[in-house]
Amino acid sequence: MNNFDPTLYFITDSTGFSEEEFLQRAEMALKGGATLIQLREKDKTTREYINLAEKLHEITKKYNVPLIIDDRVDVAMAIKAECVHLGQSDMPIDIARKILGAEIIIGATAKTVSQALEAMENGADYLGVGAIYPTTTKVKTILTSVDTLKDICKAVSIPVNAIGGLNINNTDTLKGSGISGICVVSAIMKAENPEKAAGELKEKAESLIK
Ligand code: TZP
Ligand code: MG
Repeated sequence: MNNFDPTLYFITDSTGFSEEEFLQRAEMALKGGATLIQLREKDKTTREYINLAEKLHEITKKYNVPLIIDDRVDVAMAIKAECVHLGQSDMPIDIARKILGAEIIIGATAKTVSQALEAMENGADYLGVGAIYPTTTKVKTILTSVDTLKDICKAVSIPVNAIGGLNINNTDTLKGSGISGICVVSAIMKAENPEKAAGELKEKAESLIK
């Protein structure tokens, strides 16, 4: 896919927003420069997930930014999403690859070098590694050190993004780590101005991956 650019990977959280506010914020993030957007929904029914994904997909297409569906291979298929992200307890990457075919981008979560290598061998196209810092986003995770992040970047030949508690003020430690970009939820989702926040984070992310 020629528009896959992991520099600023924005992950959504619709908690507390009306659908209209949520979609507006997502669009502002895209306007500000988010290069990827992941729809992450943990409490929606399948039908609600598909419905929101379709609406978000209409917006992401206008910006030529790939839409990543979190966890759900069926939802990704249903809306013809460009990507799906699978965690350690979601469908195994190799099975998802068989179902979804060669074209779709599949991302995986990895917290250790062995998980990273296994995901890559099973056909993952990129990795999300973290949580680097404690996060206020609802997630079951443990911390991953910057040293482990660096080891993962060295061990694999696919893009690696750092995730977890990242904001404009705490990412300098990631410089030279080998990452291809950063993933953020709150730093954009809860920003007063998501467009401005995305613009600033993109500039920061660019400085980290050089
Ligand atoms: N996986 C590891 S940390 C995290 C996920 C989904 C949440 C990151 O959210 P935030 O708000 O950027 O800390
Ligand atoms: Mg998941």
